[in-house]
Amino acid sequence: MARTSSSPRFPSSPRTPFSPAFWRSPLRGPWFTSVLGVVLLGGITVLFVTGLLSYAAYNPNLSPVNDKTPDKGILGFYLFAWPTDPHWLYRLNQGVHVTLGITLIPVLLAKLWSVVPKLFTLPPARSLAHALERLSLVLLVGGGLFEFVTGVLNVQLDYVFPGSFYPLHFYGAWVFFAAFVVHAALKTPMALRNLRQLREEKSDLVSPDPVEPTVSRRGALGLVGGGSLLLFATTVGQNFDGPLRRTALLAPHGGAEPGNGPGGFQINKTAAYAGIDAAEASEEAWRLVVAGRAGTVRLSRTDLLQLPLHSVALPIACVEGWSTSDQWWRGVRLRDLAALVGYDDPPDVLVESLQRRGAFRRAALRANQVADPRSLLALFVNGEDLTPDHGHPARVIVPAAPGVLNTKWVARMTFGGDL
Ligand SMILES: Nc1nc2c(c(=O)[nH]1)N[C@H]1C(S)=C(S)[C@@H](COP(=O)(O)O)O[C@H]1N2
Ligand SMILES: [Mo]
Repeated sequence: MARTSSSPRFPSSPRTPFSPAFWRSPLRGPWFTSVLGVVLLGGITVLFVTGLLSYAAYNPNLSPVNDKTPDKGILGFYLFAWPTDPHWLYRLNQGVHVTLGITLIPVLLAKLWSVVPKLFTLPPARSLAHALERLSLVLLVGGGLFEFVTGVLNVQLDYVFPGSFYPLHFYGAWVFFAAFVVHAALKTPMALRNLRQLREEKSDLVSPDPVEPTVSRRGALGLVGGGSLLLFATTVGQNFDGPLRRTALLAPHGGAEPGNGPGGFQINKTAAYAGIDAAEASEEAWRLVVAGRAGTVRLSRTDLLQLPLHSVALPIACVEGWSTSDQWWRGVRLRDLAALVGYDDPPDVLVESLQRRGAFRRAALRANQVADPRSLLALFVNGEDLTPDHGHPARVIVPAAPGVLNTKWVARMTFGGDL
């Protein structure tokens, strides 16, 4: 039977969003909202933990050069020296963070849609407790949307926020998660009860005047899950090589496309983009400056080739969520360079590149990273000289670290001292 916009049961109800009868979808109800809520409870907790770990992986306490969120204050309470094992640690962490975040977008949107009538509840606050609860929802919904939007923008467009993505996403995460914990504590018991009960209980989520369903609640959930699955399938490939990478249709700049050079793995910033002067980076002109307590040495690429060379298989894993499989790097151990300037027990190091401007032209590495025998100043990759875009004449490669710590076009390494 076709329904008119005003049904007999609600003859005179003004159909504004503030009247419950305005919301007529037969899908809304406690079961539907609870399923989505429980999925988000698990998913967002994983996003929060992997996000905090990703921040720790930058070693923000080591040097202001690494810290993209100065004034983090007590929010940095948990930071620790990021380990170098297992060597795929950051690859896994960030792959999960970005892939899961993108996969949860349909669930988040469906969850917000399922409770949107509550936004218009009148009176706006029945009591002080109710007012506080609604205020926490502002932080929850605002914070959640903010985290998803800033995350997606960073993954897709990268540098829309020059240098300021990190503080925004970091502080946003704490505000959002604080509101999320309160919300989960208040609602989880009820959500679990709703999932166990087969009968629909009375709830202000249920439309008092629903239209005829065109899809069942399970069907609608299937659509949401299908959307998530589609996003997952078109994103996850950016963490793998070969044909799988080409399935990453949603991955931006280089995430889905192989880069040039040996092994054809991605390039984040080309030498041209970074403004690397080819003459300065040429083998004739370039000298690596290594400084430490025993003085300063200047090494040409030929000098470096006289030092013991070692090979390791390590990935590059970017904060943006793409990663390469293990590539074969060959070069001089960082700890051997430390020894050249007076440290048998390697200290921290500040690595600076030829690049003059840009956020990633320098990075500090912690002593445990310098000491790892797999940490190299690489001269070769996959059996060939580094290409200019991969950091020729020399670049850093460190196990388990975020890509940003693997400085390309290295010009100077300062061991010990102020970073
Ligand atoms: N000098 C310099 N080094 C840099 C960067 C940069 O912009 N400049 N980008 C970093 C980032 S964010 C990543 S993910 C890796 C990418 O390395 P690749 O381009 O060889 O894949 O290089 C790192 N090293
Ligand atoms: Mo990166």
